[in-house]
Amino acid sequence: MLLTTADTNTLSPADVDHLRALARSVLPVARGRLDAPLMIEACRQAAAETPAAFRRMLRSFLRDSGSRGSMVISGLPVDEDSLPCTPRASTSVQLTGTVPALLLMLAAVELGEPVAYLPEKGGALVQDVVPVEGKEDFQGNAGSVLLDFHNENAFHVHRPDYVMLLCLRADHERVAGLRTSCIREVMPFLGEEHVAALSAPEFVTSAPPSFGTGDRAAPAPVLTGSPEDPDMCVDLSATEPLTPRAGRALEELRRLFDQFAQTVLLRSGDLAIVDNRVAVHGRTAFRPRYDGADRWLQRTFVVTDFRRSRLQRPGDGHVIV
Ligand SMILES: O=C(O)CCC(=O)C(=O)O
Ligand SMILES: [Fe+2]
Repeated sequence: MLLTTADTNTLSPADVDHLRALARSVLPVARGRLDAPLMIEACRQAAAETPAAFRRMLRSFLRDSGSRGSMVISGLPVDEDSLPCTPRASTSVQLTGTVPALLLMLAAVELGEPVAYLPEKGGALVQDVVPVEGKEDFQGNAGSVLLDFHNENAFHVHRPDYVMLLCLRADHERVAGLRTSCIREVMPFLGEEHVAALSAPEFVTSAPPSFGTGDRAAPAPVLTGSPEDPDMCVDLSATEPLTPRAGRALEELRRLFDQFAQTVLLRSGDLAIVDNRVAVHGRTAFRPRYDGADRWLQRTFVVTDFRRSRLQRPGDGHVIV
């Protein structure tokens, strides 16, 4: 397994204290309700006061997510010793503020707007990513077998631009790795015939099992936009090729994703941000114990163009229906 610490940014102890204080300062707003418009506005105001180094990291990633399309900011103020037990239900979400949940919200409003999808965990803006007993083989974040590479919600026209994962607690054996792979690294090694197939509308992607809706997108290409630096949209466990050449191209993509995969063992306080337009992500297998001390991430999605999804966001809220 290739482990890398490149693209990891660390904040100074003074900046960490500053961020903790800011997150705490918004806790009482709207009785802590994360989806309240007042709370989101308070986060936006607080985000303007985050340490300059934190803002700079997010801003430069927003401008250019680099050859890997992902980054980690490490050492955020997650107080591992005073965390409650890791939740055990697949429906587990954070509806009211805690310091970790507010750190996600502060980063989200700096990058764009936080969004969630109504069929997935009720549209909560901060969702728990935890292993769930009986769902070990699930191709979703409740599972603990290898999770295939995917663009998040690849089937959805308003899929997120960024996926943020904040680690509260690592797995017992410290083997669960967030895997990412970026089309920018893969592209030079894709043969012309595969690029042609991936650029044709010969792929159908279904909703992930976490949606429970069975929705399917219209046939679409995997690669769109600039041939120099394309966008990518694929889910290796939910995208079906419609032609033989599309099937061969998907297999080659799978091989290259593995070859260029970067695996990060997230530690408590690490915030991973994946640019969902150019990078896929997944996770290595691990062994949960369901003892209250299992791996626990919190996740928030971000879109940069909020207006574009307005038709599917009743009341101009942050939940896409
Ligand atoms: O567990 C992980 O590291 C990633 C899970 C995942 O793909 C997600 O929550 O979107
Ligand atoms: Fe995911």
